[in-house]
Amino acid sequence: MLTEAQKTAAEKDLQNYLSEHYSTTIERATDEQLYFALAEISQKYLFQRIGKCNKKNPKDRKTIHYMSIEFLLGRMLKNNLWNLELEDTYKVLLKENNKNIENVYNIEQDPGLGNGGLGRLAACYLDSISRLGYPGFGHCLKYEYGLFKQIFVDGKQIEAPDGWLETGNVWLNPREDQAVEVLFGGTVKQNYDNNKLSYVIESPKVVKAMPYDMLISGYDSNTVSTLRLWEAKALTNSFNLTKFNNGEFTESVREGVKIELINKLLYPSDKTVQGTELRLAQEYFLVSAAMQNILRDYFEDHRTLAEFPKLVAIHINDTHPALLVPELMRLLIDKYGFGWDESWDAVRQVVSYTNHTILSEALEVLHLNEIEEDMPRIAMILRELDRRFRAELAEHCKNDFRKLESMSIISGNNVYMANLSIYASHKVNGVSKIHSHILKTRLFNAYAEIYPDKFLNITNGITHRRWLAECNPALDKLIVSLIGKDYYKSPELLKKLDDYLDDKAVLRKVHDIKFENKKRLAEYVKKAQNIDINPEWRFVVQAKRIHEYKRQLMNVMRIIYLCNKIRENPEMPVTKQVFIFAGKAASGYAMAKRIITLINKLAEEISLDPVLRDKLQVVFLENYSVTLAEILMPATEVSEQISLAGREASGTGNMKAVLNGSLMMCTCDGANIEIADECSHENSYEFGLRADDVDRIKSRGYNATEYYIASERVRSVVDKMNIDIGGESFADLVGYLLGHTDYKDSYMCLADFDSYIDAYERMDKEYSDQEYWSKKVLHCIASMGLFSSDRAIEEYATKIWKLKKNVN
Ligand code: 26Q
Repeated sequence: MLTEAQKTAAEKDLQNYLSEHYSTTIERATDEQLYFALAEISQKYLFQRIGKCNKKNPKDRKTIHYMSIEFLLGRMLKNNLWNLELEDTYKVLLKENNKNIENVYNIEQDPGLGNGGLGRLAACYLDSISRLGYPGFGHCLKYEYGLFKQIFVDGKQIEAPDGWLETGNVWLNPREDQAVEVLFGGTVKQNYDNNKLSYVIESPKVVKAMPYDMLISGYDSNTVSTLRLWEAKALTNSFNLTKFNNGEFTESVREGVKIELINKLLYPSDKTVQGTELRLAQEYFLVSAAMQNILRDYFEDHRTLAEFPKLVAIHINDTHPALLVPELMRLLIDKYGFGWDESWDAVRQVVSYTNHTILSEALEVLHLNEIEEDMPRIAMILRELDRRFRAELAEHCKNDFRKLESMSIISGNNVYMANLSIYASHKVNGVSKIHSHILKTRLFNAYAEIYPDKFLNITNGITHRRWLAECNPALDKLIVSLIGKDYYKSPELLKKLDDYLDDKAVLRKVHDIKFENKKRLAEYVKKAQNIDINPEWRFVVQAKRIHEYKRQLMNVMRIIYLCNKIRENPEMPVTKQVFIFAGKAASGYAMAKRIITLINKLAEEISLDPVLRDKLQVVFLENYSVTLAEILMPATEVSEQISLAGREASGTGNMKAVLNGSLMMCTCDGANIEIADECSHENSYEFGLRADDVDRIKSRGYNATEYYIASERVRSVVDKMNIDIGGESFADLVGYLLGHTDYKDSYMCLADFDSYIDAYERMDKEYSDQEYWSKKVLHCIASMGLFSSDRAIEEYATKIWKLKKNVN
């Protein structure tokens, strides 16, 4: 809690900043000036926190380095002010000066440095690391453009660039003192001196790696984590002066331009992860810069590796940063002069890995010839790692050569990044119980047999501060009035809300808050897309990346089914509802883009039909982002979590929706299962095949036509799609669903369809009793403490990273 004196100081800070930098006052300042002023002020306080923390704690503290090619932060200003407990102070102060702090927040462009779940998880984890007081760094690239901006033209997705640095630069603190140099290309030369073999890279391309530190605040904590964003800068001598003098201007700067492409933009995740030269350069650049940085820091105070595992933990967030394994080996051996065995011993004690997918097409494979070309010493080390790993495995695999081949790092020209990560890590975890079980028993079962202690589960979590307290102030206010603020630090205290399950006044409030949040979303939709949605209607939301396995298509089929029924019988009673979609399709993912078009066409068809539009509406929200999610989650009543069982590793949107008072329409997949376990299975609408049913059907061959023939409901929908949705035939999607085309539906939409409709009808009945519904909602919110990223980080810190907390 802030004292009066602190509040006065906060006011003085703002006045002084505005007068010193813009010669203006709070009342006269523009929203933009206020944004930059508050950004600088919040960082001043964070630097003070760092100073306090450093004073109280020894320099040598074990630190986690969370390596991730994505950190999907979302806006910073509000989050920082909230964590510093300055939000209310500045809100009131601005209001007194006729300013609205929301307008100031809206100046900030989202730093969209991530595709979806994996990147957002990394951001939630940094929040909890700061909050809980663990010494931590994130390392990522300083992308100039985050994930593309999504625009719809005639119902189709178009991609536009998403610059964020104009308003994002203010959060970046350049650290020239921490810069390093990353080497590309060149040739490896062996030297033999004093009976010792050593390697140097001759005539490499040298790229400067310049870090920019973002301060990541935690609520009521003096620990501030650092997100170190690395930028590739061509060295000043990277242009070719001879060429320039000859008038070949473009040629003269080509090298420098190529280098700076590294941090131009974030790769939009695709269903197949095709290795490209640029992606390889991004991955290597990130890990080389970070590893050099970590080692330089360590060897400032140490001569041997003895203390290394006691002071450093390095986490690989999916395989994208897994080249850090050979890079660490290279640095320890070539630069610091250690032997292979002692280096490997150290690496294996510090590295750990989280897997985020079991979809085989999403498992990363790099090409050895490309690595050879761009980082020849790394290729050498990978070959040696592979040789040694094969030797280790041979003892276990006996004569099973196929097994050995499938487990090894290199096979032909392919480098299997998951295999490399498992080999190097002392711990490997999945992100939900079912996912970790699948890893152990299927995808990685061969390893689990040999190294049973390596594998564990840590179910994902989200920061309940950003995803409830900050984004849903009305619900937060109610919760605080009932159980106090302690839940910010101890999310398990949400359980106390169960005391109010029979309190009709509280249930009424839960309902009214949802309505207010729906109105807020409706205002946003009106402003952003000029569409009117009625907050009196039920809001059914599916917000996530567009991917076949997440089955947005099955959701659309359900809506088409409803339309058919209403057309047949316009008098039938239906719950009036808005089906809201949000999410981006990877630019090269044709099927996902086609599904977007279908949704938009269906939206149009319904809006033009006088009978349908009285009962149903479909809206696709453009350009889904963290900021949009912060408006959408509080307004969600039914959250669609309908992936084919066994395919969604965890999901975290499910947690955000339920924490904000929605119920799930869901399959038994990922964290849905654990959420339903916690909230009681009566409070979610579960349907569909279980993961082992899916396996059984798949092994005998999924025959979509069987379901088409057997179900009248399936037929009515598929036939309608074939003829016309919004003036267009979607016969291509029908062929896909029925398995008539080369490219078929592997996610069995037709197999789960009937059960989906049944669950939906079950839900409809329960929804009509508002008090009963609110009671379910409140019990679910009360049960969500477990899904806080604070709990997840405590598990990582104790079971994997072995960290100690700072003294606050
Ligand atoms: C890889 C190589 C080249 C280009 C792109 C990629 C790439 C980028 C991002 C591959 C995958 C991703 C993202 C994966 C992801 O977000 N997975 C999600 O992770 C969440 C956090 O654990 C889970 O909750 C989701 O279930 C999972 O889908």
